[in-house]
Amino acid sequence: MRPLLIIGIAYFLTACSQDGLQAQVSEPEVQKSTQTLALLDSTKLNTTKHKDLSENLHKNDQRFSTSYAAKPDVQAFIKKMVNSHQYDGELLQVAFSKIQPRKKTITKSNNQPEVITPYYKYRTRFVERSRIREGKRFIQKNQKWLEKAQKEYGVNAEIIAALIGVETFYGRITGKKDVFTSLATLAFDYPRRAEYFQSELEAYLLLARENEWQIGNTKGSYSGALGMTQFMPSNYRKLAVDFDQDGKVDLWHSVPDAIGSVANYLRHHGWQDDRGIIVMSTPHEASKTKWEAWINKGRKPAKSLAEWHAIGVGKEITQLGRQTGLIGLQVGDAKYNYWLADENFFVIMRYNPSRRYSMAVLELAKEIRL
Ligand SMILES: [Ca+2]
Repeated sequence: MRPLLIIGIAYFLTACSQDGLQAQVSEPEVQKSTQTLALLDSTKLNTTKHKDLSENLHKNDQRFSTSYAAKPDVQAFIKKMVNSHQYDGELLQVAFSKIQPRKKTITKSNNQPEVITPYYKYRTRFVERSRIREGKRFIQKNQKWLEKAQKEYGVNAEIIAALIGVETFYGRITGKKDVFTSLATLAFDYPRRAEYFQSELEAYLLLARENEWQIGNTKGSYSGALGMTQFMPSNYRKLAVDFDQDGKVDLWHSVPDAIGSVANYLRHHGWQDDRGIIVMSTPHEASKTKWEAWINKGRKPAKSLAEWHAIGVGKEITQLGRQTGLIGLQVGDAKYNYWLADENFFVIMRYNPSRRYSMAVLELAKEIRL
């Protein structure tokens, strides 16, 4: 670990302990994915084989009159898959006729804990005894792969482990929802993000064809995230890596692939291990009107230290990245703390665009460091 990171995390830890925050202990639900992956080379397209694998879809006669196949926008989507990707249109007609909207997917998407829960409550789900203990174990057990990832991608072990820890309790809870239904529901019944989820649905169908997954038999989260890393399908296609070099990318069963893929993802979005990350800072109350509007503004660092100093923020801080952002999170009933955050903090937000999420990953990373 580089000195700046240590400084950043040390400040951060001090900040948290000053608040008297206590991690609650709770045993998480442990479940195993029933996902099975095709054994063939994922880079080869074998549409005939894919069609064979879809036979079960045809055998099962259960179809819904209110299925997605009945919707005009789904028909337009199928047409696009056929025209743009030479996808098997008949297969898609059958697949969409087997599924209908899943209400819970919408409800959950509208009530994500990282959006609605205050930070001091949100963090207790992740920064708690069992997740810390298992995180240390994960690092010990996978030291060889974490070192390889640090060498090749420049992302330190604790951050990789903490991300997998927050996402899936180190690969144990990868989701058991049918991803096809999740993505179709969000693509066609969640107008706010229809465009995004239609492109993820497209990516999922391409992934299924490339990997010979049976459509409708891929398990993941209610929002369509896959494997130990909870990659969305487009990221799975673009940024997942075969880190153990066994010829296939398998984010459900290969911990090395998950480790390499998280590291590749973070590096792709600009992670640099030799930066600081975050330093607690209490802005000057007297100049609140100058800095208030900058709290949690944007998804990128907003100002240089000199610019922050000029408006009464971070005067005690002398070393942190060239550009930083002002983060404010609720750490008690009516109490907020503030931090200046370097680019790396925002890189973690590329994984999940929530400051609470990024902060929880950093806190867990600090706790599981050996
Ligand atoms: Ca592999």
